[in-house]
Amino acid sequence: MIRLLGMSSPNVQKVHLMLEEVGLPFTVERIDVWKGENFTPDFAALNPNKKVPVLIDEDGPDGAPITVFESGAILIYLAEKTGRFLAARGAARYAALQWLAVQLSGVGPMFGQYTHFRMFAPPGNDYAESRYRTQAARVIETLDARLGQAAYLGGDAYSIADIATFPWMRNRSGKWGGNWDTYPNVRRWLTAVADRPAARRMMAEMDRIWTADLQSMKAAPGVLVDEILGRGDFAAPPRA
Ligand SMILES: N[C@@H](CCC(=O)N[C@@H](CS)C(=O)NCC(=O)O)C(=O)O
Repeated sequence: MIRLLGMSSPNVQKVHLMLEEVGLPFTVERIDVWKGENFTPDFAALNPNKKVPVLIDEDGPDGAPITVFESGAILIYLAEKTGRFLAARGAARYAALQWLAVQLSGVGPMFGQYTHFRMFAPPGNDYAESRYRTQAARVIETLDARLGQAAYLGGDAYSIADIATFPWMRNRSGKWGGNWDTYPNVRRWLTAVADRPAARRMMAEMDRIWTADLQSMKAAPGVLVDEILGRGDFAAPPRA
């Protein structure tokens, strides 16, 4: 059995989508980061970076249990375990991996930082907000151009690059200097992925977990929110 430890965030959604796609039996265990459950010693023993998702596979390589953290590593692990959604060799493998890398290094961090400065930072961050909006728009333009050349990010075949990118893109419209009218190739691809039965199942389950996450977020003590958001010198109450 496979255990997915996570919440409703996009980095967890991509692993959930992959598990739905490959059809392996799995359970979902909600880690309530808004209660600090990711900072416990037990969780840190699974992921020293204290973030979700974490995947535990009782039937890992050579039949031994394995724990994998970092969503990109988990997707590669599951692809290689099942032989699905990542070519074993050749140009198609590297096409998928390079677009996976664009998601991991570009889409996730730029969208994440933009959201942070727009929603959670104190006033006076116009430069940071503008920079991350610009960076997010740039990577969306890059994806749109790619999807104008190929059906999927890795080429003709749906792959872990699409699985990683879909959850981040599905939440977004018109917030980074454009909307999907401006990015018709992204819109076509989003519709195609969202229509997959696995994506429908993932979104239904994640919408359910989102309700619980939202309630916890509203109830979270300020000191914990500061720690999760990494507010540093801007933590409340202000330092003397
Ligand atoms: N690079 C990591 C990012 C994981 C990540 O940022 N997880 C967030 C939720 S999406 C988290 O655990 N946040 C809680 C915290 O940072 O304390 C991955 O792709 O797995």
